[in-house]
Amino acid sequence: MPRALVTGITGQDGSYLAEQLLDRGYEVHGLIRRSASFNTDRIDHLYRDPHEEGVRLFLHHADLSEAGRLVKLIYELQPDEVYHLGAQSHVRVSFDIPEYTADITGMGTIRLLEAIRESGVQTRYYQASSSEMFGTAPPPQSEATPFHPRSPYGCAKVMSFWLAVNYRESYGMFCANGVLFNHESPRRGETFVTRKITRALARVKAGLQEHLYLGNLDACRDWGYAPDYTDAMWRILQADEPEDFVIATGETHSVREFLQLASEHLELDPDEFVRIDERYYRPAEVDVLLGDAAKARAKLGWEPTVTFEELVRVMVDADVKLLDDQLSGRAVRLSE
Ligand code: NAP
Ligand code: G4F
Repeated sequence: MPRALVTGITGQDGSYLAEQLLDRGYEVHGLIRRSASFNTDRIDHLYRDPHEEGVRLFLHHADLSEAGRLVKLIYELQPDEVYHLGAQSHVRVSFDIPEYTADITGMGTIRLLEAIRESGVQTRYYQASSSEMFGTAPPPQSEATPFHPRSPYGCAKVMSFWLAVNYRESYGMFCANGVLFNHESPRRGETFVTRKITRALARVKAGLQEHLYLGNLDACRDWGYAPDYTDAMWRILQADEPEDFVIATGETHSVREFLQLASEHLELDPDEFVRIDERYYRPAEVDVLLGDAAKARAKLGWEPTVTFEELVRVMVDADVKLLDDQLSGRAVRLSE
């Protein structure tokens, strides 16, 4: 049974990847951070008591700031594949906590790569690289496009990208980068713009929220569906040789378009409730991301399966349902 180690398993991508790896017959080990409140919502449906028979998902407390723990886990688990998804992944927040972002999103990668190298474990390593690294580079962006990051997060990801390349070239390790463009889902973190919009629309529709405050509506992103992108991660590690791949839909849309389409789906008029708050502007913006995933199509047979319009509908419907469930859950509890 192949064994995978996933950092960031509690995040959007980690949860879909864990699901897919379990479906593919893997034993999956995930790193989780100690938290005062439960932080495993996205993987609770996968988790089973380790005392039961046939359990294939195991969680281990660790933090990307602690090298010793990473060495110990890599040495003990001897994974066949390592998917490094853990990061401080919020671009706007990275301007507020640049040093922490560099430490976790950048240095965390060195700690993990060193843990693999020092322990001598033969493993395939996936690095969660980002289209944010392209920054101001004109679209379309491909594997040949030079990086020009526009945020501390983007800079930390550039460092991690080159570390993966460097460990491949220096030590012959199987290290591969997936340069993924934005990907979303009902499990997307609530403060990224797509989910912030769909969650707010459900609340506006239900009469629970009056206004939605947003920043730059003109930014354009190449938005895909997260499970397609976690499938690409796995394909990248199954290739004969470690290589770097851009993963994207090849379409770009503005935040305004996302907002408009999502609102129309609920028969709402965004002009009535959307307000601009400059707090959400970034000191430096990435204006247009549009990926060219021709290499992934040709070499990995990868294709996106969900259109932009479908993605918007799936996310809106999921947030409407989630709110309904929460409201009816509250009613049940109140009546008890
Ligand atoms: P996410 O939802 O923000 O998940 C990030 C994960 O990292 C969470 O499990 C989080 O744990 C964990 N983490 C954060 N700080 C940590 C620390 N100090 N030690 C250990 N774990 C830590 O991100 P995502 O959207 O799933 O993205 C996965 C990866 O792909 C990230 O590296 C992201 O930067 C990158 N990426 C994402 C996209 C995208 O559009 N989603 C595009 C390109 C690249 P908690 O749950 O405890 O916070
Ligand atoms: O949803 P966002 O916060 O995603 P962003 O900055 O593109 O970063 C995401 O994608 C990257 C891949 O390119 C990942 F590496 C990264 O980890 C993360 O997953 O913002 C998208 C756009 C930006 O241009 C932002 O300025 O939406 C604009 N925006 C407008 N109003 C807003 C808001 N973004 C947020 N988060 N909140 C707003 O109110």
